[in-house]
Amino acid sequence: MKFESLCVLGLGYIGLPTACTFATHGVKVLGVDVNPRVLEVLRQGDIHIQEPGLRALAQSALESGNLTLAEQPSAADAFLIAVPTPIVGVSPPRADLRAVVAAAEMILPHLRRGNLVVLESTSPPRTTVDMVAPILERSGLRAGADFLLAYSPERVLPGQILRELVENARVIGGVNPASSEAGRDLYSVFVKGEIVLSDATTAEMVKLMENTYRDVNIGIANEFARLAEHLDVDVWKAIEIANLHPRVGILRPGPGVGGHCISLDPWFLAEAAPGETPLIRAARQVNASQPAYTAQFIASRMGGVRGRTMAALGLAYKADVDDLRESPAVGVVSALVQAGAFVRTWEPLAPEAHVEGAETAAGVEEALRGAQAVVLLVDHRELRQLDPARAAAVMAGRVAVDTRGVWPRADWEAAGYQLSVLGVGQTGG
Ligand code: SAJ
Repeated sequence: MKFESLCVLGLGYIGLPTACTFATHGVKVLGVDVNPRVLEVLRQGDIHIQEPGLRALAQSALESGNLTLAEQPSAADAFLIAVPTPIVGVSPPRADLRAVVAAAEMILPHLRRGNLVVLESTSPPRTTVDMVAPILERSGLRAGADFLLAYSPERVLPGQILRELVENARVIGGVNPASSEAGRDLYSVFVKGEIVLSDATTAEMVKLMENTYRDVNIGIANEFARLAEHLDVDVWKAIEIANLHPRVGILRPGPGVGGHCISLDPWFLAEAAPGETPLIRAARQVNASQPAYTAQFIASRMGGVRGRTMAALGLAYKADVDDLRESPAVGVVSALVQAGAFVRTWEPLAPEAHVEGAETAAGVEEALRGAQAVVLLVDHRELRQLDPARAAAVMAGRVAVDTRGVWPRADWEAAGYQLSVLGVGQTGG
């Protein structure tokens, strides 16, 4: 089956790169977003999100004429839904699917026999079958018979989206085999990775299992770090050795798990069967409490933080991205502020980023100037490479805390610092 025209609903972190990639591979794409600002920025030749290579790709997609923009969908061979599915509420947190419902309802008047509709948004299992299909069937057409419907999750890593979009394996789960096959025909326009066909609910579950697996794995790394501090062990060395085992792959401890995926997706599974998911919930609790734990670790290594001036380096949710969503670094800074510290933050990839109660420095030197302690919260390349001698030249104190296990101990100690590392006992392991 050949799809010549495609309508992509939602031009965010996934929808925009996907729309641009289809457009640069010869498909006529209508990019739809309900936020006029997103369209305006794109029309001005810019983009509203940061992702390496995306601005240039969007420009060439628009210049080729293959990508056009609108606030509403129109008739097309295929429709792709890539809208946000945030988590709402706390006890228990659950998926807010209003944007998916709205997108399906926007497609409804344009749906024609033989069309393909693909949901890409991360969604609780059964969303495609129980929620999207009934909305589209209000057209009088039947899913699987008159039109094709599938779920295909994005699995790309922020920071490497354009490459992973093309190279990663992709699962396509149709409501019936014909829908899966149609999905394969659509994505094989640019996907070089393996395309695996499955059913819609399995594909939904696969996506959630991947991110939940990672959350649980990071959770145990964080728990090992806490244990190592008690036992006076260096968790980084211990993990390195454990990972020499051919069937062990422990991830890295840190100040917690952030971003819009791994810290949220496990709740989509927990919500599906609350009584059957104790492990998923426990891991979530460990990771969600890690920023507070990290702030306490910093306070204990500094002998208290009240009234102390400190530089907090990095606010993004992980290294080398400018994204602050659900960032544990922000949680650590807030906890330090609440404990009475004067915190100056510096986020090199989002210099304007501000945490309530903290001061936003204009540069790394300004953050460090006069500080009694420096804390590394995100292992951005330029922060990993911070020269301790340069820091010492402007700081008042010689306390350094590394929550990512990346600063070279010898260099910091040579510059006169007392370096504490998350997951390392008092004596340095
Ligand atoms: N983190 C650790 N220790 C680690 C690895 C990560 O503390 O060893 C932290 C990071 O600092 C960050 C968080 O976990 O705060 C998540 O970062 P990440 O790089 O693990 O994942 P994301 O959220 O950027 O992207 C994930 C990816 N999923 C998997 O690797 C299984 C990506 O492929 C998905 O497409 C994405 O979620 C998504 O959109 O679901």
